[in-house]
Amino acid sequence: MLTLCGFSASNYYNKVKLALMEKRIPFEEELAWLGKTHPDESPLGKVPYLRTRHGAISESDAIIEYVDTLSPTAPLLPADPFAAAKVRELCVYLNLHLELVARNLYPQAFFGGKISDATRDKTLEQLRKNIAAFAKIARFDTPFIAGEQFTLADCSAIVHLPLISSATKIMGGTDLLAELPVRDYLARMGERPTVQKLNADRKANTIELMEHMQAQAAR
Ligand SMILES: N[C@@H](CCC(=O)N[C@@H](CS)C(=O)NCC(=O)O)C(=O)O
Repeated sequence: MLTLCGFSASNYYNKVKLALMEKRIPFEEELAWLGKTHPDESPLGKVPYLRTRHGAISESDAIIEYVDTLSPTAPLLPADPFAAAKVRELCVYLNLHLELVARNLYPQAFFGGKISDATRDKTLEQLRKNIAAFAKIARFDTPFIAGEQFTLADCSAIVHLPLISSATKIMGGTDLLAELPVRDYLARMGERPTVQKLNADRKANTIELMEHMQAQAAR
């Protein structure tokens, strides 16, 4: 049995959870808040990590590629090598050039912290540039983000794009994804039972996360 460790409010945790659900691979979940992760299983202390009978894997991209090899059901990469490379390219844009940059905004946008004006402005400027480039390779209406097949790139897009929209709206007054067909895409993906389950668990766990953070702050 596979055990997915972390918490359902995390977008990276949910990227892996969605891949497991789409492939209909049975798994258990183990709650691990930040600071409570297993140091050998996740050396950087990040979530998610996946415990397997061979040992643990950290880093969501490594995990979902592994998960995809476990069953031929619902492959998350196209068989054609070029098409597969284009999916991986989109994943890098989503994870590295969009989400990791937008993450600089999250402390203030979502967690009641404060970032400097310089950090905010630099982040929004970088995101404008990166989103324009992402728009050239994303294929929102095909109907999935990389084409006709649900892929690894949808696992990232479904969990990251809503956060990037909200964070840029809150911190800069404008949703920097508003000119792309992101809302329609997310609404379409939201019809999938897997995404509905993901979102329900995320909402419930976000309340738990806020309570956990308040309890930590009160110590
Ligand atoms: N590159 C990592 C990113 C995971 C990540 O940043 N997760 C967040 C929670 S959403 C986390 O663990 N943050 C704590 C930290 O970075 O120390 C992956 O793809 O798994």
